[in-house]
Amino acid sequence: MIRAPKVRTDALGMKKPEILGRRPLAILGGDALFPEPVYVARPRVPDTTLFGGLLARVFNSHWFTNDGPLLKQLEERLRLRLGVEFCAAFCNGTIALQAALRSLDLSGEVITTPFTFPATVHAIEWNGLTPVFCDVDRETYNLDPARAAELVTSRTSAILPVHVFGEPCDVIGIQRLAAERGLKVVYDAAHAFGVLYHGKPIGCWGDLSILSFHATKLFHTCEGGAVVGPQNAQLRSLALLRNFGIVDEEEVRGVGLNGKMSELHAAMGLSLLDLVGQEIEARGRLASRYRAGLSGVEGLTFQHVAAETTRNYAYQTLEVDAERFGLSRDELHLALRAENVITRRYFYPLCSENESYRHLPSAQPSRLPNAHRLAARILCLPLYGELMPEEVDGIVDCIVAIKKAGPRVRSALGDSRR
Ligand code: T4K
Repeated sequence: MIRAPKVRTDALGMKKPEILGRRPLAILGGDALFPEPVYVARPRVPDTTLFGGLLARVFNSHWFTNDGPLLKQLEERLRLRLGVEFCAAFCNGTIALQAALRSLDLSGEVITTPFTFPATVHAIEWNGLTPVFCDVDRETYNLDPARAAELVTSRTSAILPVHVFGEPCDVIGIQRLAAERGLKVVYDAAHAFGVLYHGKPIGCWGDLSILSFHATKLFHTCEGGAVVGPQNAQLRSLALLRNFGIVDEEEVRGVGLNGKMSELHAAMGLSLLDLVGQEIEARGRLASRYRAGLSGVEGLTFQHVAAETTRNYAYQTLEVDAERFGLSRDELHLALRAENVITRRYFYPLCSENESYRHLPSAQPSRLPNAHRLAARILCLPLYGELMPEEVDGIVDCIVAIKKAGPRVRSALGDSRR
């Protein structure tokens, strides 16, 4: 039996409606665990007085975009918060990544991971470069530098690894490979806001890193992103790229785009930045609860987190071994959905399976065994500061109950699909 919650305050101390008590699993005909959908992410909202005050400043100044004062303030505060040499804010993480690659004047091939959001690979393609897919490590889910070394050719100009779910890549191995073969390194750090590795800010590894400030992210500006780095050599070029290449009233240099962040988005960021520490702590407590509840369950494992990582708890993933758990990842996903627990199968399908990329020799499934294995096994569970500890307990108990009822769940799913 799954216990009903006794306390009704969330991890940030806010009152929440009571979740439903326990009953048969929804997939077996019971009521759903939650009356409303519990999504994988829920954006943090700012203090309305603080946000309203910033909006009033924007309205009074009649200055809405194009390097406004709030944007400059946000960039400087992010630079300090993230411990990087520079921070150039963009309208979203995808455009930030496109501009980062462009600023390095790359050509030919860029080695990347297929186990990522489509934006990573699209940014390579939009730059007229060829993505080369490299398999990932089974435990960390990140690009494996030993395999990347085998993929370097005379046409390779860069590596674009992703710190997937916020866990740092083998940055030391990647640095060594890049130095040996004369390659640039751009990290997709969309998930890694505020992460440290060996005590060093994640944005200080490689030539450049990009962040996403999408609403579903740990820190957000509704839509937004940034390029950060350990040296500001690319700053001028990035500033031009995000503003059409306009140098002044008389000169346009290069093929720029419109990648600017508006003052309204910067206001959102300024309103939320001070809450990030609290959000990370709340998520950390909830993540420990998931881990304590699920780590003994046969067939379930977690992403390996290095001892050197200072985490941000951007995502809570779970790896499902169908044979040992008794149900596949997809079956668990559907059984939880019936409970109004809306998990996500990031990152399925792999980018290498996308119709735009599957013709590439490096996209052949036989070359990407670990990535394919993960794409069939990983589930992202709800994780955000406003989630109640009791809601996490409810989800944990539900997963255990689904496992116990495995054969009945499977046949109920079969019936519902017919
Ligand atoms: N690189 C990597 C590795 C990335 O993961 C991403 C983005 C990027 C680059 C590109 O960065 P951006 O250009 O986006 O800045 C979501 C996000 O839209 C996307 O930013 C993110 N990665 C990706 C992992 O997740 P979807 O298609 O799963 O979003 P969606 O709309 O299904 O939202 C997920 C859940 O969040 C929903 O079930 C409900 C909840 N939600 C969503 C929104 C938008 C809310 O509660 N409120 C909201 O406003 O991509």
